[in-house]
Amino acid sequence: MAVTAYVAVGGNLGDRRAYLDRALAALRARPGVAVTRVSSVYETAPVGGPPGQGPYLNAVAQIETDLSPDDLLGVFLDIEQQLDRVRAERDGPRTIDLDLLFYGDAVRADARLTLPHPRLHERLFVLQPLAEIAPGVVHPVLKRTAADLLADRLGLRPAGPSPGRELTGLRALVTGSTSGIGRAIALELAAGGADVLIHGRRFPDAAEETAAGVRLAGGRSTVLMADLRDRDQCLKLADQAWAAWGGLDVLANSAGADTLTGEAATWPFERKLAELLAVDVTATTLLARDLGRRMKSAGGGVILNMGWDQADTGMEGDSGELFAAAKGAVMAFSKSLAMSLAPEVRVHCLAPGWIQTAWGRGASAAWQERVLRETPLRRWGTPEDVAAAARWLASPAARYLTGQVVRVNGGAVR
Ligand code: A4P
Ligand code: MG
Repeated sequence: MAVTAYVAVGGNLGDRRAYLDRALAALRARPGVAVTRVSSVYETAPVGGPPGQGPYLNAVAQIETDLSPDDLLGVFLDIEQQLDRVRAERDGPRTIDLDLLFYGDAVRADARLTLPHPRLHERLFVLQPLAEIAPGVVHPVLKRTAADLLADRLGLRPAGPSPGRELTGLRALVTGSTSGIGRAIALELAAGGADVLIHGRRFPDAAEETAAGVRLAGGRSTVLMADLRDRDQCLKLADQAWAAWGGLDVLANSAGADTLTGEAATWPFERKLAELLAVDVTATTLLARDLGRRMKSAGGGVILNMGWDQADTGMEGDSGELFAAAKGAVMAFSKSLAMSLAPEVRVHCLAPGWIQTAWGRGASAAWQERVLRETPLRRWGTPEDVAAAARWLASPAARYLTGQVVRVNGGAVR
């Protein structure tokens, strides 16, 4: 799913809540659209339109989509029609209205579509729900965040971090954040208000792209490149990360060797094992020990390592054995490190299950079927699912947890 977009949903005719819920359900059911966040539902006084019309219900949804803006608009019109929308007068009462607020940072104005939505910054019924779910999203023309636009419109602004920006002021390093789970964690920590250092090995352009995403969410970001198979580069990365902003509050060790796709898939077992041990185990251990000690001396921090849910339960085949050896070690190490670094630093290990990364997208029909069969929540996990757990573990809300292995696996118990 390539682009993050925001959709305003509202209506003031008939069973308003049912129409709103049905509109969201219809969006969710569309191929190429994943609804990733939905605001509270607000009852709002009508703005404009004929006198005497009833109050609206309004909400905003965040989606990830592969569809073009035009196709998305087509989907909206389709859903509106399906839900009894009749177009009579301008700003007249309606069962449901779907408006595209932002499509990434696209800017456009023609007969069919205006992006960003031309009136969004004037309207509380849009800004309030938008700022609730995406306070840091930046209006690509006005160059202001949703939280700022709302504050302007209200004539008041929070003096401290808002509830949706619980990581404000935290400095994070996310290793392996050029793609997949690491990238999703970097962007999610940024959405929570954190500054995020991006790390990659081979793709500086992809690293810069993630960094741009962090800045779009309102955070600071810098790229650090390092080959974590090399001990000296690990320790240098730790030094650079600590020096960048004068300390670090969150370390997410999500760099892992990919031995499933590309040329590495053809390597013999022992070479794959060496690669996994070097990157997933040794680099994680060195970085977590080095930066963990510094965090402890500085008085606080959170370390998140990356395990694998089936390391505990077992999985047949070469890949099962390889990942179990590497990720089982990371899970066990994390618990011991949590003991060493308590009480100042909290240490956790995320243990993702079937997450649809590059390998998962290309997996055979038999694998697709197996994943659904073994997962009670009946779908592949997404990098964003893992990132949501990471954000929470990094937040003050998780203050009384340490040494946990958190299985982000759709409930799979096998
Ligand atoms: N269009 C252009 N840009 C966009 C965009 N970014 N998203 C074109 C969606 N559509 C866009 O819209 C007319 C045409 O605008 C679309 O076919 C598309 O080609 P429409 O939905 O038929 O007409 P509308 O909804 O009456 O107009 P519009 O411009 O969407 O109005 P608003 O700004 O949505 O205002 N008060 C409260 N409390 N809550 C409300 O939700 N809504 C309105 C409608 C007025 N007052 C309200 C509320
Ligand atoms: Mg509209």
